[in-house]
Amino acid sequence: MCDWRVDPAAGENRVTVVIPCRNESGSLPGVLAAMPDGYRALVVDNGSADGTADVARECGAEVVYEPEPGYGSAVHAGVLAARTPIVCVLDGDGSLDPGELPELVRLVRAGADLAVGRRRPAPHAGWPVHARLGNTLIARRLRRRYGLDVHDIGAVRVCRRERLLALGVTDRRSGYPLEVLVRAAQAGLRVEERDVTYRPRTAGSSKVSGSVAGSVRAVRDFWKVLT
Ligand SMILES: Nc1nc2c(ncn2[C@@H]2O[C@H](COP(=O)(O)OP(=O)(O)O)[C@@H](O)[C@H]2O)c(=O)[nH]1
Ligand SMILES: [Mg+2]
Repeated sequence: MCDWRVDPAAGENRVTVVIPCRNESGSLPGVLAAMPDGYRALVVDNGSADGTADVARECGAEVVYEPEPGYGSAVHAGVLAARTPIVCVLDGDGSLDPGELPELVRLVRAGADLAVGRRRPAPHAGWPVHARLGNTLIARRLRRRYGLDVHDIGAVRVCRRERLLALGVTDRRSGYPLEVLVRAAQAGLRVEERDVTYRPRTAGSSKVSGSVAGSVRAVRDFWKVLT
């Protein structure tokens, strides 16, 4: 099932990839197999009922449990547990390619404080219209009100761990990525954005933008951050 193993020779240049997961056992093997050399996956499971944690471990990833539900809660637990200076955050649903992380890591090593991916949909990406429209409007607000040169809400991000923790992000649900950007802007951090490919999730079902309930929750979370 898995052909990815930690590369012990990677040493100091290692990077942690935090992967928040709820019921992603179908997609995870593919995500973990695509991890670049020297990138160590740290899967944060909260409340999966499909063996996500076992699959993650079988594929060589470290697993952390987080009892408090929510995307932000899982990501924060992963960042706390990470031990490398640079931390990436990527979804576990197969919609994003870990092979595109090194370009964002390169930006951080070159001096950016936070590097984020702008999702560019591959054909038939299945990105719901309401989610795309919402992202576009929020990104416009981020540009106008916070002076950030971004066009997405930072679903993929790479940061120096200490700097990310120092931002003091408090949202523990879907508002987390947006709050990272807002706080980074307020702290005067250098934020850079690059295109990343966005594909349909490879298995399982959406917990956020794919359902009406998830979208309503996300809009509420976003609104709290921006007002
Ligand atoms: N640990 C954890 N992961 C979550 C939670 N909600 C979403 N995720 C993960 O966050 C990522 C993005 O969620 P997803 O369902 O793909 O949202 P969508 O892309 O808007 O459809 C996936 O890896 C999910 O498994 C949660 O409450 N806890
Ligand atoms: Mg997704």
